[in-house]
Amino acid sequence: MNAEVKQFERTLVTSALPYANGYIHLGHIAGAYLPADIYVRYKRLRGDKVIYIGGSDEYGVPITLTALKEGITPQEVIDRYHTANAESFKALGISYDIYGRTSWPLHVDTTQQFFRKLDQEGFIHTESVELWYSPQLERFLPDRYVKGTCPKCGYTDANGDECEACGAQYAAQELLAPRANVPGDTSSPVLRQSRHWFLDLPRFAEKLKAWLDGHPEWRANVKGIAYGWVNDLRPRCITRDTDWGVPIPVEDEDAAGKRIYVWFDAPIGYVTNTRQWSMEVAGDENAWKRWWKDPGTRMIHFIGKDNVPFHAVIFPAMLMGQEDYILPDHVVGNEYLNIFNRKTGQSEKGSKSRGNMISVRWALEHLSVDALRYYLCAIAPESKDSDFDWDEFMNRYNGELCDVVGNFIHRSMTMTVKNFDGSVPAVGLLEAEDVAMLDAIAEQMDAVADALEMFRFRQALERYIELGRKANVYFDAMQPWVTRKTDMERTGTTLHVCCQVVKALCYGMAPFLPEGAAKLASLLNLRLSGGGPDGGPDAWREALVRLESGWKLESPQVLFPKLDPDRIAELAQMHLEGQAF
Ligand code: B3M
Ligand code: ZN
Repeated sequence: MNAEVKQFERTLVTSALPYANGYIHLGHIAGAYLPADIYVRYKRLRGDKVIYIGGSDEYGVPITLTALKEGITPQEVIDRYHTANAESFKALGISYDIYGRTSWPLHVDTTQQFFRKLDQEGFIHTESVELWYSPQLERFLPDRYVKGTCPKCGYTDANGDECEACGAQYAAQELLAPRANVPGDTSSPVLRQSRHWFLDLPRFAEKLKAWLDGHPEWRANVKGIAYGWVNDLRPRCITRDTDWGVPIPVEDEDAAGKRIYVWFDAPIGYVTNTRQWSMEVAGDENAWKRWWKDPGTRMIHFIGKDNVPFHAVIFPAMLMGQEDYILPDHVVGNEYLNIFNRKTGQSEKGSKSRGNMISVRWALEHLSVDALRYYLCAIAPESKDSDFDWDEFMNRYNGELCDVVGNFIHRSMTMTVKNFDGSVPAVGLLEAEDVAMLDAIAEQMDAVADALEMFRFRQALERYIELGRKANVYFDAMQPWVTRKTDMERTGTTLHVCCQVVKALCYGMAPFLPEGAAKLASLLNLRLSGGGPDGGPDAWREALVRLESGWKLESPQVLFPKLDPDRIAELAQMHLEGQAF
């Protein structure tokens, strides 16, 4: 059965814009990036019109604090990490149509347009608030510039506005025992008045509720967080005391020394990057409007759990306050990828201070793109947290991808090329087993597609591997290596069927493992093309069209080399020693 999906003309997919203040790591990938990329690659294969928008988040306290701590300018911070992360994504095959930057001048324009429209409609007001101020630095200490004790749980390393330990959000003056989180500042912060701009979220409450009610299909974790917020909306401060951000587009002397809050401008970055794509890639500066303003567009956000309030409540409210923007149709929120520590036998949160994170750039120095993508999809933290574990990584990749899919492809192609002159053999009389195998191709490919349509990436990958398992069972039952000695016609029919499975395995592999699929397609003399922003033929269905007898095949190659246990033990040791970042 196909998932019931409203018919849309085109799909706009976004992945969260990571702060350009550190290297992208595997925890990021497993949540907001790999699933989005798999989805987009699948959609392109189907010939759907789709674009995939990403980029760096380059404003806000995360950037300026990093600059302060590393003794460089914010511009140097974002240039370094934007470039590095864009390269990491590319190397891992994350196939953005554009990877933009919120520091682009165009972004000032988009953000200010959003602000002005909300202001004109009366959704923005100012309030005087008490904020922590450093007498020594003579400046306000927004967000993470101040640390202290959480008023809710007593955690002593809580941020100025939220607690990482218990998730509480609070007003600055509620923070207990405040201290400046700035190297060299030894003064005690004091409270001072500052006038700021606020977005009137409560005025969107009814509309937001009605919209959420229209999406019962969303994951429970996302709905839970979103309803929690919508049922308790307060005006939200959308400016900060800083000089690093988009200027506030108002004539007001209090706006000097203040900028728009990063969480206001960051999601607007999706719009900016689509505008930039229109000019740079599509060659039509108005193309972005189709993607953001035509109700025929289905917008899907892929994010980590901590970003749910911004994508499922605040940004939608900001969109509702514009004239004619669409709203997201799905917000795919993911849980966290933790790290299994083999020394302690415990699962732990990935964190910079623990030094237990694995950066993409380090991982790709030592491991193949497909091995990483396979494992990260197999353990994607969809509905609950999962663990990165080196042993499991090796065992699943070796035992599933190599032994099941790789092995089937290899033995089928080897026997075919050797015994049938490098081409797909003629088909003779089909036995029940042959018919069942051919039927299983369509069934499994449908099951993969259904799971992908429902954003169940782990399940989709399992259904894919299942096709490989069924194929191995078939191969073992038909024993072509035995029949070869007595009955070439029977052997040819078996291998003819096997070649059809290999073809489907190639198409089915493409969303998950682009490198393996490209290699296999060239061995099969197939072109794995599909759509893009303008759509194209449905190549996924093409997978079920049989290769004709006589179709030329190349000699097989190993698609997925096995991981060596000693090597994995070495990498795990480096990771344990904090060298994997
Ligand atoms: N930069 C938070 C993060 O990197 C934030 C996401 C913005 S998405 C518009 O997790
Ligand atoms: Zn707390």
